[in-house]
Amino acid sequence: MPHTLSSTPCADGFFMPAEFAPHKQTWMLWPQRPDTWRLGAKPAQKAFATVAAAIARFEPVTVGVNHDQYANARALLPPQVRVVEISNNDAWMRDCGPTFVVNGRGQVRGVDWRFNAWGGLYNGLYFPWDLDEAVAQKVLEIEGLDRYKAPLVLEGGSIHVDGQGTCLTTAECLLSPGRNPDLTQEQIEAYLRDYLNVQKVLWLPRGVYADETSGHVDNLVCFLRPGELALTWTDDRTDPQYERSLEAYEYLRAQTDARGRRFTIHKIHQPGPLYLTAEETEGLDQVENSLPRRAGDRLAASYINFYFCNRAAIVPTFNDPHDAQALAVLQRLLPDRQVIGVPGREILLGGGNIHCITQQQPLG
Ligand code: KQY
Repeated sequence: MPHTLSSTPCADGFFMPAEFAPHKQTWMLWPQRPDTWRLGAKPAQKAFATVAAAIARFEPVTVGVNHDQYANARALLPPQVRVVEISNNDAWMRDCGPTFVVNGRGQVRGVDWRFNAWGGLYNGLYFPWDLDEAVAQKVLEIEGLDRYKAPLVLEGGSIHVDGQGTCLTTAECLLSPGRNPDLTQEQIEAYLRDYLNVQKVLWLPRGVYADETSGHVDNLVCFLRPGELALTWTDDRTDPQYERSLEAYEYLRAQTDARGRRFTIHKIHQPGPLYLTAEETEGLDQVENSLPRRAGDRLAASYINFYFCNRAAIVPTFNDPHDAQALAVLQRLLPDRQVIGVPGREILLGGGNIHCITQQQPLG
């Protein structure tokens, strides 16, 4: 029977492996709420089903759904995808799901962070978020895995690790007043060290422009392998993303990882810039206490929000002139994997992309 442990992964010899390490399976949730997903979430459900089907070619996928969507999700998802009932407020498994940790003896456990919808009553995206808050524990129960309850508000999209002691995050997100206003940067970093078992935390200043998560790192930069990074980029100096990407590039160039290596940084040109259309906003329900979305809003579009599964990388595409180059560059940088483009605009309209809707469960 799984237990909730009062120690920490670091104390017990567990650490978070890199996303590109072998997986047992991928976890997702099913989109439903009509204030996030237009037209009663139908286009988003199709997009999520396409992502699930792409990943399921390479590893098992489990999708958690609210009870009233069970039959619909079961019908729309391929038969090899497991569908389980997990109540949720929205569909971001990266952020409300557990962070899995492993030890060197084949054991896997999970970290259950506190979740407050990206900023709680300060600047959170919806209220309530109580169902999301319980998702991580339910996933761990289903898998029969022990759980660490971390006393820190954190979403999985706000961290990346190389599995060799280095963590990337952004100050814009983890120091934002809506997350852990009573903790200092040093205290937050101490929790990251304890619960991820990393030795070095790199605090990038800011995430992607107009990202409603207060700058999640998973939209900005990711590890391709230890010591090697992909960074979203634009050559347009007048684009507000330019100074953010340049700032990240200069910061990372001056840093070393936990093992003392300097980084090789690959720039991946962003799509667009992309904006919400009037037709897209008209398909959204207006709901009290949730983020209003307006025609003309800039979308935080980035190819970096891709997902590593076993032997592949699933990359969002936007029907944009930059798609082909992004896929080609990633394929060249990841020669041992199939780089697969999957339409990402409908997921982007909800404020994230493929990385945000997936969560890897590592092999023990
Ligand atoms: O960046 C992510 N990990 C998630 C984006 C969540 C957006 C919520 N509307």
